[in-house]
Amino acid sequence: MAKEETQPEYHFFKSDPQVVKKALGKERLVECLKQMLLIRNFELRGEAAYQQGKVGGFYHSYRVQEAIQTSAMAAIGPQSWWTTTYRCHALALLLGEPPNELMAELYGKITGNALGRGGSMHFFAEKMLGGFGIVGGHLPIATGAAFTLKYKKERGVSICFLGDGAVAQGAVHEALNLASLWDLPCIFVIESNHWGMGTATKRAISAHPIAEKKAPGYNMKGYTVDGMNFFDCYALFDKVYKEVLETSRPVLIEAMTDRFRGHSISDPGLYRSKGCLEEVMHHGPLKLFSDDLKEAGILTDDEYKVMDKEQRTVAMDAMKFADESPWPDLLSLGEGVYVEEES
Ligand SMILES: Cc1ncc(C[n+]2csc(CCOP(=O)(O)OP(=O)(O)O)c2C)c(N)n1
Ligand SMILES: [Mg+2]
Repeated sequence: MAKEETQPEYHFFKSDPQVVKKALGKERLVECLKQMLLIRNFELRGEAAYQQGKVGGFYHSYRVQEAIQTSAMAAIGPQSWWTTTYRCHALALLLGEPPNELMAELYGKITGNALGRGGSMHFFAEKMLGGFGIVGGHLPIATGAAFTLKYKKERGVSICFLGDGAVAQGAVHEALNLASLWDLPCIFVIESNHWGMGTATKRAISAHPIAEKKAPGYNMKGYTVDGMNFFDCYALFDKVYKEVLETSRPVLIEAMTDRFRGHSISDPGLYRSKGCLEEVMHHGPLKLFSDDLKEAGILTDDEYKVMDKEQRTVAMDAMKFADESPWPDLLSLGEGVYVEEES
């Protein structure tokens, strides 16, 4: 029997932006916008550096998805365990890693955040368990972090970001099953940008909305949220974080977002029309968030421009730092790769 083509019905979690504004206050809202601008500018310069041949390997930009991890960090805080995919630049920035060292890591320089060993997909931060190149391979790690918290009777959560394409992977479902079975304090966030490389996820994933449909099968709560909307994301992360701390029950969230570009910088994304991309660019999270703050009288247009310029300077300075940094000594390249036995 032919499969019926029906439009999935999404039930978006909605916030009251006034409540979020009051809870966060002017200073923190502006700080969040500044972080989003840092991510955007860092990615733009990093991509430019890649195109100039200064960055090797792959480059997966987090552009357009900024509101999701920024709001999650604001709601949950850097003391939690954080795990993500190869699209990991924003998370390291949000966890406070210096842009200079992150840019130098992209360049493969010795001053890099992982001594130039990891590159774009493997940034380091104390509470960050990856940067993972294997699609879906990091969910068991995040689930393990949640298990550790529970086992050691520590208060906290493990928060894990994955792509919508990753939902087809077996490890994802094993992790969700165990997290539910063992009451582990884990928040799984699908960053649903509609694509897994060049394959539309509506052609690859059996049920949509993903979290709303899949979560009940694991006896956990599932939510859909507009990943372009900082206020909705913050309100949901804040609510879910408090609930998970209280109940130790895992949660699955699908944050609807998009991509401005192809999967990685070397993908020209020819399978999408220009018109469709322009549409996305006009509804990006930075525009939505900054317009709202301007309307609320929290920020003027000039102040926004100054903030953007400042973050551009941070990213340009980081490029200069990376450019001028030395390469690792070739003989040292094996160091820090394998665990060294104690003598
Ligand atoms: C196990 C595994 N299979 C295939 C790949 C190749 N691959 C890299 S990214 C990707 C698509 C993942 O899409 P999604 O999870 O939606 O993340 P997004 O890139 O959209 O953020 C694939 C298939 C891989 N890295 N690992
Ligand atoms: Mg995707």
